[in-house]
Amino acid sequence: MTQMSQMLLCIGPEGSGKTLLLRKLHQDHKNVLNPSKSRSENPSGGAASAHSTVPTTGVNITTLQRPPPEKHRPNPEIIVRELGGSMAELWSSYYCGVRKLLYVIDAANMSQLASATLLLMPLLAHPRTQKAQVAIVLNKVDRPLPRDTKELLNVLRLSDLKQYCRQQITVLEVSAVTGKGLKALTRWMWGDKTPEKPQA
Ligand SMILES: Nc1nc2c(ncn2[C@@H]2O[C@H](COP(=O)(O)OP(=O)(O)OP(=O)(O)O)[C@@H](O)[C@H]2O)c(=O)[nH]1
Ligand SMILES: [Mg+2]
Repeated sequence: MTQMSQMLLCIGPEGSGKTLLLRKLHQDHKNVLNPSKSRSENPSGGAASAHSTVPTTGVNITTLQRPPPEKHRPNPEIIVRELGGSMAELWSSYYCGVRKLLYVIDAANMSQLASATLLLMPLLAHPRTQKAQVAIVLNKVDRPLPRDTKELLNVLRLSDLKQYCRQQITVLEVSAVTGKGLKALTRWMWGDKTPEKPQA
């Protein structure tokens, strides 16, 4: 890894949308780096097949690059390791040195929220994640949500968790299908400070 790259971890219960989210982020970054090429390569951006995925059984690596701040410098990059939900008992073996962590939850799946909470608690209590910044990503907000976000966060017991854990926690609502919230997520991942421009 170079000085210009940082490593992120992306975890969350099975089927919460990690793979699709990272695929979408990867495509968005490619579009920024090379707009004309990306347009010709992706004529069918909204096709149903674009949303099909297979469960991740191991580790999925996605590299996101953005243009360098100065010409002739290498592209800064973020390397994201996605760990499949089916290997939750092994997640902790990847916590060493983690500085940013995405915890992706299916906000439309009420029955998964309890297990999402049970997996989140040991993650926040783990000694190796104490210095990490954590984004709780409520994904699939394009679908009808069984409860509003505030209630979802109550079920996750987020205010309790925030009291007892040391990590800086950010909550983001996104949809990997429609792209909603992905700009804010991207800004969080890169640590961009400037406020998001209002959309025209
Ligand atoms: N409606 C909707 N469906 C989504 C969204 N994100 C993912 N999906 C669908 O959810 C299913 C599971 O998505 P994945 O990305 O494979 O989930 P995952 O978290 O990577 O799952 P594991 O690798 O098994 O842990 C797929 O059918 C996706 O198309 C979203 O934002 N909205
Ligand atoms: Mg996956």
